[in-house]
Amino acid sequence: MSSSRRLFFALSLPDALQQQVIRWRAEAFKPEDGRPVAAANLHLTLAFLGEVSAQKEQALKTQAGRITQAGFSLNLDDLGHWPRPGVVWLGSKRPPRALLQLAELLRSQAARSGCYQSPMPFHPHITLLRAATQPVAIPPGTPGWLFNASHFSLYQSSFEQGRTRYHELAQWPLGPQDKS
Ligand code: 2AM
Repeated sequence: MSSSRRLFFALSLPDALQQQVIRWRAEAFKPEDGRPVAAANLHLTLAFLGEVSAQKEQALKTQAGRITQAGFSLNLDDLGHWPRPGVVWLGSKRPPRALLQLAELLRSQAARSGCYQSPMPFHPHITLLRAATQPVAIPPGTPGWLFNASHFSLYQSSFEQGRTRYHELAQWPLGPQDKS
């Protein structure tokens, strides 16, 4: 039997942070700015894999399990708007090197497994609003949340009853944070 699923590696936001972000978002943006991403769907994509066969999924999981990488803290202190994809995002002015290394590793493993990787530079972000194709007044700052990443996950994206849902399929721990 051959089945394929739409997959991506990502960092998920802890529940408490999800709630803080959506409460702040409700104040910071107008309803007409875009469609808010559901709290449970807030995540930072590390590597987008596209449609992946069960066999390739298994190979990608095995490779992900071999990653030894330190955890890190991410300062969520940046905001932006990409009008073409219609995305308003939350990010970091200075993403930690460990985050960039983790994404680079997952993206190169994905490319070697035949998953197309965009040539665009990796810009770590958490999508807050979609369908934001009109000009948006971006607030001057964020509350400056600090997000401690202690694991990364493989997600399946599916479209059910008119909604995008993300199911966590597996997760892997990151090592102790490098304080140097
Ligand atoms: P976005 O939030 O900027 O839209 C699941 O769809 C996740 O994978 C989302 O975070 C989405 O990024 C990202 N994604 C979807 N399609 C992608 C693509 N073709 N290239 C890179 N990332 C993609």
